[in-house]
Formats: sequence, structure tokens, C-alpha cells
Amino acid sequence: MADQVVLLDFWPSPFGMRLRIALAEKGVQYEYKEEDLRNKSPLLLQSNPVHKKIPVLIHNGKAVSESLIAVQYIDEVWKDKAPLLPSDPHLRAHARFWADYVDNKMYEIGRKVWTTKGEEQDAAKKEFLECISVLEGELGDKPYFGGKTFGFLDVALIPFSSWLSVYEKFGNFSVEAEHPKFIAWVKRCLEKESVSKSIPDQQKVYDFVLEMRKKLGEDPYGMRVRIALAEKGIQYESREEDYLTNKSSLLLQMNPYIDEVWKDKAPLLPSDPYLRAQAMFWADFVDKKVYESGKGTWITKGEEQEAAKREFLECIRLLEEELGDKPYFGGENLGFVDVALIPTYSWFYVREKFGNLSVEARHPKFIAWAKRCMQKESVSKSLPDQKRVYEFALRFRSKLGME
Ligand SMILES: N[C@@H](CCC(=O)N[C@@H](CS)C(=O)NCC(=O)O)C(=O)O
Repeated sequence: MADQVVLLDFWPSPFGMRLRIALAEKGVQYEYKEEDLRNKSPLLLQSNPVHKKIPVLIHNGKAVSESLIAVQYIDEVWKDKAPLLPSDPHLRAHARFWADYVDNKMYEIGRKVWTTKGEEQDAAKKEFLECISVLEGELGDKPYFGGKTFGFLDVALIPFSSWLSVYEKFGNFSVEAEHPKFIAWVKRCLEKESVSKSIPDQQKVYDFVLEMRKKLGEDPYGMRVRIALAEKGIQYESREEDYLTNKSSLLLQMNPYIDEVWKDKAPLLPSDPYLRAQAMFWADFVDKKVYESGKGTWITKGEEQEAAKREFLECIRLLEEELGDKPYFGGENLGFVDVALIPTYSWFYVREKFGNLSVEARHPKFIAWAKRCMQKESVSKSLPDQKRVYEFALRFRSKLGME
């Protein structure tokens, strides 16, 4: 019976790429199944119930998870062609040691290069280049880490070359300038069809990361989650990848999940059922009306823009009415509607500038509310600077050909 091989994967994953390369090296035919990590397939959940992560190799119905383990499995099962691990036990251990270094050191630091800023980023950049230098030392004068032929460590490491643009552009540095020998190795590997056909173009990965960051950074839904978590005093690690998981897509909706789970601190929704419904109503109004008309103020022109401006200001008027004389929509404390609405404030500069309007002139009470919210650290630390959002909007408009 012919082997049945299925690969559960997600195209930008360097871990998945390892399996694609190993299977190509061995000439194994397989069925590629792309996973939506925000909506994982039952097959993935059932095949990797512990981590629920890709890649998973399913060979004749049996699942193997964790990329380095799966690559070793592939090497052992299809042993007649293109051996990846050396037969000598010490050299095997040596190759595994370096693959472990890639996962536990280089990958983690590389992630910091594009997910952090300031001093943390500078330190990560330095450490990342040190890792490359250490790896270059290990490569020595060999064409591949595996020696004369492409081996286990080459398979483990080369997928990260498709992320080089991400590291370099976000970190503003050049690996080639500092480590030309490493880049020569990358180019040598890319000459192999098993590699070039298995890994995506650097630009494509970079565009994917840009898109993901935009969603996280400027996305009002992401900001709401950050505020709500900060209000509750919950420590969290801001991992861009988490955007891809089930957990965070659940949090991305303006649902009361956070409030219900961490209910002991800073309640956001009132306990009275009617007041809860009211708060839900206004949060829904924010989503359906404020964001939509707000977008129209800077993304459209002419009459359409004028109509959007009128609608947007009418929304603010209605909200001001609802606020009344309370300091917050939630009453004395920041509540559900406040959390839902305040992220829109980081877009005010965009709206006022492109829409040529001043909210403060017409609705000073609303602006006073926004400023009151901004005095709270949970809010100010969760919202991006208005000018940064403006720069994003400028780029967006020029992409649309509006500038
Ligand atoms: N150590 C794992 C890492 C796999 C991994 O991090 N996979 C990510 C995609 S790059 C994933 O499936 N994330 C989904 C999640 O965390 O829910 C391996 O080598 O296979």
C-alpha cells in the first residue's frame, strides 16, 4: 500500500517549512493542508491535542508533531534517499544541539527584533547578530552545516531566511553587511529546488507581518483588549502571533469575556441586567455607527465625505448626551462603553485633519471625557500616539491613490 502523507501547515511558518523541505529532499508526495490558525480544523485539534499547533505530519493515519521531531521521523522512515542526520552518534547529537540552539535562542531573539522597540529592540538586534555570528562559526568553511551535503541543521535553519526581510526592515539593519558568509550559505541553499520551492518569498512574509501588525497596532479591537486587560491588572505578553490563535480572536470581539473571567477587579459591565443591556447597546452603536462614519471622514472625498462628517458629529452628539454629567459612560468608573469607545480617540487627529473639522469646538464635553480616560494608565499605555495613526492613514491613503 502506498504511503499516505498529509501535512497540516500554515504558509509563513518556518516550522512548517522544515517539513516541506525534508519531504521534498526525500521526494515524498504528500497532501498539503493549509490551516486557518484562528479557526483550527478538527483534524489539527485531534492530531496535536497538546499544543494545537502546526506543523503536523500525518503518516498513514499517525500524527507526528513538533517540527524537529517530525524532520527526524521523515529522515528515519525514508532513509534511502538524502540522509539528513549523520550516522555517527556524536555528530547526530551535535546536529541536534545546533537545531535546538536555533529554536531556543535564535528564534526567540529574532522575534524580539521585530516585536519590540527602543532599548529592548537594540539589545535584541545585537544578540541576533551574535547568534548569526555563532552559527557562522559552526558553519566554518563547509558549504552546508551538514558538511558537503545539505543536512538536518540546514533544514532547521534555512526557513528563517524567508523572515530575513522582517528582521532587517523592522530592525533597520543588514545581515549581509555583517555576515556575508551566512548569506552566501542562504543563497547556496536556495539553489536547491527542495528549498526554493518550499519557502515563500521574503517580501511576501514581510507583507504578511506588516498586515498583522497593522491589525494589532491600529486595530481598535486590539486596543480595547489591551485596555480591558490593563484595567484588570492582567499581565500579558504582547505576541503578534497570538493574534493568530483562537484565544485572541475570541478576545478581539467586544464581548464581555475578559470581564467575566477576571471578575474580581475593575468590573466593566454593571451587575443590573438593564444597565448591562444599555451598555451593550451603546457599545454596539460605537461599532456600527461611530467607526463606520469615522472612517468615511478620511477615506472618502466630496459629498460622501461631507455626509460622513455630518454623521460622525451626530454620533458624537448622541454619545455626549448619553454621557450626561457622568465622568465616564460607566458612571464614576471606566466601564464597558468607555473601553469600546476610547480607541476611536486615537483616530481623532486623522479625522480632524483629513475631514477638516474640530470635534472639540462642537463637543468639548466629549473631548473632556476622552482626556479624562487618557489620564488612566490602562488607556494611555494601550493606545498608539495620534500622530502614528495619522502616518498610517497617510500611507493607507496613498496606497488608495488619494494623496
Ligand atoms: N515548536 C513547534 C512550534 C510550532 C509553532 O509555533 N507553530 C505556530 C505557527 S508558526 C502555531 O501553530 N501557532 C498556533 C497557536 O499557537 O495556536 C514546532 O517546532 O513545531
